[in-house]
Amino acid sequence: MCVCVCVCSLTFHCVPAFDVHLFLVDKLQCVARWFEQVNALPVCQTVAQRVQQQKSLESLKRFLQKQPLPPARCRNDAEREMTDEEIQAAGATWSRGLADRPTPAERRHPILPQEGKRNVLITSALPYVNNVPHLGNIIGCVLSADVFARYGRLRGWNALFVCGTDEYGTATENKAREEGLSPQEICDKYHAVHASIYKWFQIDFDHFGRTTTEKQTEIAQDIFWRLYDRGFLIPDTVDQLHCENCQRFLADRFVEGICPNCRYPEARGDQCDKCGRLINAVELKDPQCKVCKRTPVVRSSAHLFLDLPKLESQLEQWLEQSMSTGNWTSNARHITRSWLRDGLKPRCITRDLRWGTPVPHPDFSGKVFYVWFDAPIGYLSITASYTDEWEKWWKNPEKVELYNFMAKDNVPFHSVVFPCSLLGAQDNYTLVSNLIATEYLNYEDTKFSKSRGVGVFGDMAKDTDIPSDVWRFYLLYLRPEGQDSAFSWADMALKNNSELLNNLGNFINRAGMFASKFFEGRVPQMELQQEDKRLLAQVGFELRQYIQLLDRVRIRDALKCILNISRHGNQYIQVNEPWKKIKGGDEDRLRAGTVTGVSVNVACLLSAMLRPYMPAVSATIREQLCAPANCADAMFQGAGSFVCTLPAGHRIGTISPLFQKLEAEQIESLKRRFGGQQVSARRFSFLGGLPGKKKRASGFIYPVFYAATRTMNLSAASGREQTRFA
Ligand SMILES: *[C@@H]1O[C@H](CO)[C@@H](O)[C@H](O)[C@H]1NC(C)=O
Ligand SMILES: *[C@@H]1O[C@H](CO)[C@@H](O)[C@H](O)[C@H]1NC(C)=O
Ligand SMILES: *[C@@H]1O[C@H](CO)[C@@H](O)[C@H](O)[C@H]1NC(C)=O
Ligand SMILES: CC(=O)N[C@H]1CO[C@H](CO)[C@@H](O)[C@@H]1O
Ligand SMILES: CC(=O)N[C@H]1CO[C@H](CO)[C@@H](O)[C@@H]1O
Repeated sequence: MCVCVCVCSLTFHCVPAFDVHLFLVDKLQCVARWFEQVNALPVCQTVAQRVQQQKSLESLKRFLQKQPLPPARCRNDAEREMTDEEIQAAGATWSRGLADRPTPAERRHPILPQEGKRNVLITSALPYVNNVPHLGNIIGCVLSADVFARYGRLRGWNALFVCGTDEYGTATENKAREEGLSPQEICDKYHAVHASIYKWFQIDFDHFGRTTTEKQTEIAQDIFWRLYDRGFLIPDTVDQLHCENCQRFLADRFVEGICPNCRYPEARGDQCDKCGRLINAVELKDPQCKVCKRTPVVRSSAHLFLDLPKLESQLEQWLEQSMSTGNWTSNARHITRSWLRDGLKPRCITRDLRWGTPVPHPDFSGKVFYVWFDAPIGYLSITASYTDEWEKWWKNPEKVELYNFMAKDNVPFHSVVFPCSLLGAQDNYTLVSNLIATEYLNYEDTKFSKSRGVGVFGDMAKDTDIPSDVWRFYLLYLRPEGQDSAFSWADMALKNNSELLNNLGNFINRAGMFASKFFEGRVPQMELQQEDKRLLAQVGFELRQYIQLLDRVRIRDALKCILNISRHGNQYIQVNEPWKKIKGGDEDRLRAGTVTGVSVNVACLLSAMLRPYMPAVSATIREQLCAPANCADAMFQGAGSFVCTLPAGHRIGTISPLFQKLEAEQIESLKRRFGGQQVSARRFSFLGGLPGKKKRASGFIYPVFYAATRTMNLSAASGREQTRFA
């Protein structure tokens, strides 16, 4: 008890008091009071202090992150008994079947807003071009947005999903120098790297563009002049470091020196990697030009500032409306409110650099836009590169719902700064109505390194034998939704692939095999009994949960509903034992047929629900079952309804396992081969995909996933390095 109380008390210490109160005040005041009392006990104080002194807080936090997440809503509710009415209703829904639903239309480009449709514009934070994206970046931005876009298309929304590489800025210039290429060549090279990684991850953009285009210049300069003409840009002079030798101002990454805060000797001009503090380059001690190593001098330079205070009340008005009607994740709400609470200050939008969108004002010639001003305009210009009618999306606030996906470090630039640019420009822009921000994905027990470039990268994932769908599954299963999560090879990957493979793959394979082996590849005659209808009710319930959750962009939680359906399905098969009943009398054979028919229909539903998450697996299931093209469409209408899409007599295709078993001895030998790799070795192995020698007694193949453990640093924050509106 005492230990438990102390742990609780520590947890209390770790969670900002603000949140605890927010959470407890309404419902659980007595618990809150109890917490406070317990917290004041000397023994708890002592323990808390000891832990904090020993800097164990981080490890406690990581420990807590590894604990199972609080049950998602669909879990709790799933356990409840279905009422008779629900069971009967499920039976009635089921027998409606596909009716004569039209086959959904092909996607035709360019996609433009349509009258009478739900027009959904989806963006993913623009990855910074000159790094290879890492897993944190993939889950935080492009993959999350992709799942939502795919889901929206299944729901029959008119969705457009755009993204592209963010290409301007000092880091590109530096990289160009390092690699002996021009900045444009660097961009071309890395844009292709990004595109191929996302293609491998099956990110289905409607358009994947880039920011170094004429459209970008045109639109950014237009917004600039509108802000300027309306008096929202104010000039000021700024002290900056200037390298006389290189004849350039040294912003951000062009200069290094001693951190004024922690005295770390290699602090950059914008931030210290050691203590994380943001730095103004002129504060650095002993600054050095990164290129020629000479000491720069301080020079003042004229710049333009976006007058955020002047736009503040307009911003707040809009925010209130957007947050009350749209789906903003709670971190996005908190971060935005705390920015506003601290008061807005004018922000410099220009830079003394070469590689950027030129500032068109003659008094500021030779300067470019600072990236945080420029990059979000990329969403507009990338859409403009996709279609000349881009304004139908971006200047249509009443008919278009805009969803922005990002990691939480990008929130202020999407909720405060960029909206201010657009509000000030007064051109009827579409502003964000749903801001979806992830927390961070951490890696094992190692804290990620922000700028050292260590971690798991997109191209590594590609080089493993792990199928892209399985990567997607992991990342989405771990999606840091509502709280940080931790990626770990040994633990999470292994555990949760058994969830994926043992539970999901096994159910779908069994259902198909029964139909194929016992009923000549046809869906048998079904006579539903109460028990079957109860399954229909449970499955229908999970489907509606899934839709409710995904409508609110709760991607990880909705995935749990899929897994729960196949758990229900496995249980149903286990209890009804069709492989025994098929050998019995007429009545038993009819039972076997009904169970098989219901199961293949559940498998068909699962293929539809998996489509946003694991597109290739979903397509394979559809193919094996010869599922009609309109089945997903039918089941995803409205609140969702589980109908019979594969009626008796429907012919299915060839069933083969979705995932294959690997024998223990093979695993062991491969583990020995790969397990001892050190950090430097960029190799690990997925041992799936090899055919198993022995099959299980039941004749169904249990798949196994294995990834060799190794020590590696996963750069955790999705946005931090890869997208940098900051
Ligand atoms: C979120 O989205 C759902 C579904 O689109 C909608 O019903 C709901 O009103 C939205 N807003 C909030 C605050 O949940
Ligand atoms: C802004 O666009 C909407 C269409 O979404 C249009 O109905 C409205 O008239 C426009 N408002 C202005 C001020 O142009
Ligand atoms: C991971 O990165 C951290 C921070 O840069 C470093 O201290 C640690 O030694 C690294 N771990 C490994 C195994 O490389
Ligand atoms: C996550 C999970 O397993 N949730 C529920 C899914 O449904 C089963 C019943 O088969 C419940 O026991 C689980 O709690
Ligand atoms: C965190 C979590 O839910 N892990 C699950 C991964 O899969 C295994 C095996 O199915 C589950 O037991 C774990 O709970």
